[in-house]
Amino acid sequence: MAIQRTFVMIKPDGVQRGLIGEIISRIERKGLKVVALKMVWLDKERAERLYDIHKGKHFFDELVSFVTSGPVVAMVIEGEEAVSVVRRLIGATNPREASPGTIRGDFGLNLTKNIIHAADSVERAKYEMSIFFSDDELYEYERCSDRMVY
Ligand code: 3AN
Repeated sequence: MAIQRTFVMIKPDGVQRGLIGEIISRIERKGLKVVALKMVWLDKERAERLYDIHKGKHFFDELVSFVTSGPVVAMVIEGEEAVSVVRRLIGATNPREASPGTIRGDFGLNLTKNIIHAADSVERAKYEMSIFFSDDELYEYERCSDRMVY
């Protein structure tokens, strides 16, 4: 098992709907560790960098416009197999198809307003976290509960 770091962002709808605490709580309760956290209001340039792989797709402009419409909460999450574990916690891209029990399955209905983003690979996570955080904003620390989780 590999300890990984992944990038997670609560989108403007998650912030507006008062879901910041609920989402972070689900991540923490799973046993994952928050190693960086901040609220950011993205400008167009940074949003386009975050979603560079979707440039040219029909939903790109709508996605960039939505994600810059209000503040987001960015975080770096650490844990065993954190990339795939977080993707399972958030559920399918389309909230209408996401399983109940997942964040999108429990709280969303709209494909653009799907509450949360998470990186889909270790390489993407590194790229995405570098858009929001400098290296000295990522903390390495031990929690007293770590030996009960790992
Ligand atoms: P995920 O967020 O599950 O990794 P991606 O990377 O395929 O999904 O899509 C990034 C974001 O683009 C999604 N979170 C969603 O808001 C938006 N999106 C994806 N596909 C569509 C689509 N067909 N129409 C509108 N928005 C979409």
